[in-house]
Amino acid sequence: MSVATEAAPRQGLIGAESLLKRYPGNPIIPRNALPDSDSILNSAVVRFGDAYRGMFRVDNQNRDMLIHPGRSADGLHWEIDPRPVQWQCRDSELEQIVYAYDPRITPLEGRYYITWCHGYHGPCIAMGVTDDFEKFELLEVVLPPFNRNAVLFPRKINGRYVMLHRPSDNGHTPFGDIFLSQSPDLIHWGSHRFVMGTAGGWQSTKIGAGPVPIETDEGWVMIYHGVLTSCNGFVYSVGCAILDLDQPWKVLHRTRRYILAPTEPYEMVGSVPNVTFPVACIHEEKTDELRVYYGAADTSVCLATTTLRELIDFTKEHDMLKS
Ligand code: BMA
Repeated sequence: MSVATEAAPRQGLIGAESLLKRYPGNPIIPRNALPDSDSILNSAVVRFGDAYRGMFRVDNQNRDMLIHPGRSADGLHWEIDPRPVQWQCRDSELEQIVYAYDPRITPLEGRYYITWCHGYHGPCIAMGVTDDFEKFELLEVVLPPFNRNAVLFPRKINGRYVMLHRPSDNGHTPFGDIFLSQSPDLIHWGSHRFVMGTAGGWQSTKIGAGPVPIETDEGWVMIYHGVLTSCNGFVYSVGCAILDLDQPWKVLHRTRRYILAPTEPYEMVGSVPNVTFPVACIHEEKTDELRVYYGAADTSVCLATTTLRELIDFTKEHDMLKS
């Protein structure tokens, strides 16, 4: 089904309008969707047969950050499990979950791989896998502290698995560039490459990968978040870059202008003000509609749409790499 707003065909953006159009029913998941939730935010969704599944970041009223599975028939109305995901751990050393947040889900070779920021002597990257969103296996801590915002590409590239991530520090990191690592087996990661760093304006403090990159004839479309530091703290906006298909650490195009920024009350007011944090997208091949799921103000889950064509055209039109 299409969730597009009734926008007229785009003929250049006017005034404060951004490329991504917000779903009028935002937020689609309010902070109190579970009896014990303080906030439900920065969550991943994926198509699953005729329906949808998701992994939701729930910060409970103890302010623990944990991941809960969820299901939906239409991608808009979600039933979230009140219990956090129960991982089966390959290594009992990893059984105790200190915290887990900001999951991404990548469909890969018929399975669903989940990456997230994992508390293990500091924030690092863990990876798990599921076939059915009923049983979940925690595979490994794949990148050591300090790291956040990891997402796998949906296929091997040149015979190797590829993952974007963002090395960081132990706090509210005041820096951050996007790196890429490669692996023969999803567990051991190396051949690290720099993808891109901070730039001006809305992306001047740090940047981090968002949803699973989308493969197109023109390259991998990578939606990401960019952060600026204002006199009142961080402001999280959304941008887009297009990466080379065979060497995805090479950036072909990158938006100078954001495609979404916190301008609505539910994005400007909440647990952390001024945050739009993209985590997942669903591409509807028939209509070309692209639905982007994002966390708003570290409080709720929201939705915005465009088409993949418009996103690529916008990224090329507002390309900061163009001389
Ligand atoms: C980051 C993470 C995100 C969050 C963002 C803004 O460090 O905690 O989950 O959305 O800060 O608070």
